[in-house]
Amino acid sequence: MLNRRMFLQGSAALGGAFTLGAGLAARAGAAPDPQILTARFAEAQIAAGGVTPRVMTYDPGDPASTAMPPVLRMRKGEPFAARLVNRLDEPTTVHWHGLRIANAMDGVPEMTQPYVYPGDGFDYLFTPPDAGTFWYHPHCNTLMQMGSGLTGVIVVENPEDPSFDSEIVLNLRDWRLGASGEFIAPFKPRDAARGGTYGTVRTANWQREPVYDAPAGGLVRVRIAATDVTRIYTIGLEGAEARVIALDGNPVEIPFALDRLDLGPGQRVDLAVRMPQSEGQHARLGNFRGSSPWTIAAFRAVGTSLKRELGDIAPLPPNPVAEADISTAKRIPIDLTATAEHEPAASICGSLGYTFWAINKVPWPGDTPDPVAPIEELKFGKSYVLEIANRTPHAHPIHLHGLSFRILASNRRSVLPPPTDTILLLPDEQAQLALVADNPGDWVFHCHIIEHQKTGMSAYFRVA
Ligand SMILES: [Cu+2]
Repeated sequence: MLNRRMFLQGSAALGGAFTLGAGLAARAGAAPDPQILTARFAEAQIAAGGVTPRVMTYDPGDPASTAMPPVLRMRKGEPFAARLVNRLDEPTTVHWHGLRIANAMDGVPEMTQPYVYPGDGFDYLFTPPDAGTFWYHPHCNTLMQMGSGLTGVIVVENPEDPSFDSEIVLNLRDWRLGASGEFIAPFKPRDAARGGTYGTVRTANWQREPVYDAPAGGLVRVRIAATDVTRIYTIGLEGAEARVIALDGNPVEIPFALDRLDLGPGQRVDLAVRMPQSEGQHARLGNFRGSSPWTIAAFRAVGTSLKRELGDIAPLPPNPVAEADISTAKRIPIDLTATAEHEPAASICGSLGYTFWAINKVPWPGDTPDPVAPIEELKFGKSYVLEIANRTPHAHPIHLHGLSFRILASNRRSVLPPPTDTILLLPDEQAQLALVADNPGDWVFHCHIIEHQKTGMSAYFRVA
C-alpha cells in the first residue's frame, strides 16, 4: 500500500519534470489519472518444475491483472500519466522504449531524472507522438531488473488505424531459471564477451507455448515485442497467412508476406494474420533461428469462419517522423568494437564487473551516472547521418532513445525497413542511419543485449 510519506517523497523528487509534464498536458487537455505501476516482488509459475519466488513486476493495482507487467494502452497525441512506486529493495526508473517524448520523461537515472529509491515514487507524464507497438522497462541495474521480469508492452492506439477482428499482444522473453524454478546466475562472463547469455525457460506473456483463441477466418493484429535481455528471434508463422504491417512501431510502406523475420532484443513487429477457416485449427508462431525450431505461441481458430481476407485491411497511417536532409547532413562515424581496456566501476545501478565492448573506443556501462562525453553534440533541427560499423563477429541490436532514424544503406541488407529506434546490426554490417535531431536532450545509444550494454556498449548524443 502507498503511504503519505511515499507520495510526498515522490512528488518532491519530481521537481522540474512535473512542471514540464504539466505543460504538455495543458496543451493537449486535462492531465489524465496516472496508471499506477508499483515495481515489486511477486511469485510466478514460469518453469515447469516449480514456482519462481522474487520475480519483479509492475503491479497496476488491478485485482484482475496477472503477475506479468500490464500491457499499457495509450493514444497517439493524447497525454498519458504513470506513477512509478518503488517497492523493490534497490533504485529503479522506467524507460519508454521507442516513444519520442520529452527527455525528462526518458527514465535514465542521473542523466534525465533522479534515481527512484525504495519507498519513493516518480510521476511520468507525456504525449506519445507515434502510434504502434512499444515497450517499457527500467534503466537501472537492467540485467537483474529486466531479467527478473520488469519488461512490459505498450500499445499506442491511433483511432485512424484499420480495425481487426481481434488483437493478440505478445511479450517474448526468456528466464534464467533452475529446474525447480529458482533464479540462477544472470550471466556467464565468457558469453557476455560473445553473443550474450541465454535464458533456460522461453516464454510468451510469461507462459510456455500459450494458446490464444481468435475468430476462424478472422483478421488478427498480432503485436510482438522482443523484450528478452539476450535472445535474437527469427520468427515465422505456420498454418496461417500473415503480413508484416509495422516494424518497431512504424508502418511498412507496403505490407509484405511474413516468411522469416529477425527480431532482436528491443524490436517489435506487428502482423496481420488471417486465421484458419475451420474451428479448432491452429496457427503456430515459431522461432526458426538455429537448428531446432520451437513454438513460441499458437493461435486457435474458434467459431464460424468470418471469411475475411488480408486484402481487406487498409494500410496503417504513417507516423510523423521527419525526413533527414541528406544533402546537408553531417556524417558521424560510429565504431562498435570489442575492448578490454578500462576498469569497470561500481555503480548504484549495478556493474557486471567486466568491460568487453566499446563505442568509438569508449566503454561506458550504460545506466550509471558516469558517462564521459557525448559521442557528438547535435544541433537541434539539423540532419545527421550516423555511419555505423559493427567491427565484431556478433549481432548487436542498437537502440537510440528519443529519436527515430531511417536506415539509408547497408552492406548487409537489400530491403530497408521504415524508420526505427533499434537496428539489429548484423556481424560486420556497415550502415548509414539518417535522422533529424528534433528532440532536445541527452539521448542514450546502446546495445540492447543487456550484457553488452552493461559491459561497455553504450554512449549518448546531446541534442541542443
Ligand atoms: Cu551487443
